[in-house]
Amino acid sequence: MNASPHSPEHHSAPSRPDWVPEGAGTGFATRVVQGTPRGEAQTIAAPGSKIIRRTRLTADDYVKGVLGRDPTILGRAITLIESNATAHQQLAQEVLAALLPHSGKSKRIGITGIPGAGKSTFIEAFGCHLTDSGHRVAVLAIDPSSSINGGSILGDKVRMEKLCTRRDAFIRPSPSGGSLGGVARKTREAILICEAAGYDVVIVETVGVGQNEVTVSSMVDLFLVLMIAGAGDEMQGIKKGVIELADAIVINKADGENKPRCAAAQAEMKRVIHYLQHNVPGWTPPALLASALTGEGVPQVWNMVEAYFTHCIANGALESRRREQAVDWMHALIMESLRTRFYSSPEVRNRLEAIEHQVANGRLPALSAALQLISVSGIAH
Ligand SMILES: Nc1nc2c(ncn2[C@@H]2O[C@H](COP(=O)(O)OP(=O)(O)OP(=O)(O)O)[C@@H](O)[C@H]2O)c(=O)[nH]1
Ligand SMILES: [Mg+2]
Repeated sequence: MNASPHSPEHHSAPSRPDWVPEGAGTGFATRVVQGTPRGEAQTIAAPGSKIIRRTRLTADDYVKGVLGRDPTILGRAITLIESNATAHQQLAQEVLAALLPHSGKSKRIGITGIPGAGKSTFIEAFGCHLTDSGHRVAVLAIDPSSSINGGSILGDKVRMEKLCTRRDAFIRPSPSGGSLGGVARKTREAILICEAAGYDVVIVETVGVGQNEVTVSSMVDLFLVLMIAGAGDEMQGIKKGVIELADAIVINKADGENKPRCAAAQAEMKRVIHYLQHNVPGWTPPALLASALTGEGVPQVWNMVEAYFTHCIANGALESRRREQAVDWMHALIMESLRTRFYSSPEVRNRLEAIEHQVANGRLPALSAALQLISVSGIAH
């Protein structure tokens, strides 16, 4: 082999190294790829494609980009708020503070339902109906479990195929990883950024598995529970209190042979709702039928949403709900911050296990233990 290290042969033809065992087959071969000369880093791009360099943006760039409705900058602004790096968080707070006066003008809708209820398919049909009627729609997912099973994000990409391509739609999957609290903060901030970018309907999708619903209902104006006939009341959270959170119920998959069963489920839901206390004075949560697959009933869901907002704006319920949500959220952030500081204190870490042991064995009262730990943690000074 006499090709020089920089000759073209080194790129194209595999060569046989010297150490090949005797009698070895053709599988032993190496291909040497020429390195990039120092100082000439190249960007690899398909011929004719535009090379996008990820330059660092300033707070002003983010703010102008979001207000200018640039979807790329909007995506990057959300990535920024999702970052856990301290430097990013400072910049994110600066950007958020500047965007806050431009937020708040959307209809915030939470949609929940058990896995397979048809949330993604419904949001696709609903979102397309909205963009067809001149609205701009942002869809955010909140699903801390998706980082474990990976199912929802993949599903959403497939199920929101049409909506994905609409110029007036923006779809953002759940930030991967992290606690529900962390994902919730990021989603709340993402709502504000989407509003500043001129989306007049923001949909937050969540899988109904318990705690998620409470979290989402505390960040939206209208909480919609998507149900299916025959899945069992227990499973759909009727007894878990999810229905108490609902401002509206939609029984999905009301198509084909399933229609009569859906009508029966609708009647049953109306009976249940009748006995519940409602969140908004003067508003009885309606139970509607829809088919995300055929689109039947979807425009009626939107009409109901508009009627709800007209009602809530007129009686001041929208404003008071948002005010309460903001204050509750502040308290939640205080608790989270104190908790983090407490458990990350080196003194607490050193002593926690031993003190837990004493409490477990009845040698130290829980209250004394708690006060002792709070005192050494430094958060009380
Ligand atoms: N017949 C019928 N099928 C539907 C309808 N809506 C959704 N489906 C089907 O139900 C299945 C689940 O729909 P998805 O939209 O993925 O449900 P999802 O609630 O987003 O599910 P997860 O993301 O797993 O929680 C898919 O096979 C859909 O095609 C509907 O209105 N009618
Ligand atoms: Mg889904």
